Amino acid sequence: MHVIDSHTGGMPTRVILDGGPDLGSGPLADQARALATEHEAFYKSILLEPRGQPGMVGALLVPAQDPTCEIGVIYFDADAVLGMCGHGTIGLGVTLAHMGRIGVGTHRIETPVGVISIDVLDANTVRVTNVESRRVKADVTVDVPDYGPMTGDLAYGGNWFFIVDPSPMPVKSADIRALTDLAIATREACVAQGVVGENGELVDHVVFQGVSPKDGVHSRNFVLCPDDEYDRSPCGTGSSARLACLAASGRLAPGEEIVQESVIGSPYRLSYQIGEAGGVIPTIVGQAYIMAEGTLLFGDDDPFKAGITD
Ligand code: PYC
Repeated sequence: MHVIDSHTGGMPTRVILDGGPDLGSGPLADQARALATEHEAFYKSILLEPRGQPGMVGALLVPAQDPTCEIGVIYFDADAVLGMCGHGTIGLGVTLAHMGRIGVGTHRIETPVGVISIDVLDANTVRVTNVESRRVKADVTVDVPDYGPMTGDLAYGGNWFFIVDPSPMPVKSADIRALTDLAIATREACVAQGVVGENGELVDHVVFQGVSPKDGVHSRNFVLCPDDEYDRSPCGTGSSARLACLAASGRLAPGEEIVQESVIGSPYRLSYQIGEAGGVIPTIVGQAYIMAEGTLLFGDDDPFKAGITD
């Protein structure tokens, strides 16, 4: 299996070029469901240690079903198949440009949650125009065991987010362990207390919005992903959901640009336009760097062929 690894603001993406399972030729949402339900061991083996690394997201390339798109992609982390992935899309754009498959300019990409587009601005910089994002419920309070009540917004940005603003604790890299523990407890509280999307979708990510000490940086976030790892980048789908919340509460005008950074200080430039369904069409600009090109081998006699699963 040939792969190319990149990182976007420190968050790794592994693009899988061949060797994936047969997911059929139906809609990408059905193919993503098949990956999640029938090929769990396959996708985990690619990202779990020892072949993968904590936080890494996989990008499985599939033929686009929509003829206006150049390529299809299904993203996953070590725990779940994702609807969309912003940092992964920046990594994918840089990877495809590195391979000579696309050049500077605009390219349409199909994902399980809809068509997105990317503008490759240079060898490392990609602008992502994401699916329409929306705030679904404002000021939802959950009771987090051992912590107390926590109030946040439920929002969609290609994945499902519970966004707490302001963060209950400072968003700084020295506190990543404590932020992670509190975010896991918050996600569990959301699930247990029925904080779900319109069609029962579970919250899969939690965001704590903090402040940055840097001039010109609007905010700094901590994002918990489904695999219980934190996003080293400011999370493209989380930033999309956050833009929807800022728009819904009148705190950011269409076209206005802000810089948001991750808990480790990597930045995205963010803005939005109004969407057709009343949400926002987010635009995210970030940078990715190629780290490695390789061939993954899964020996039959390798006791950790499936990854370290316990
Ligand atoms: O950038 O959207 C994102 C993302 C989702 C999970 C990890 N990164």
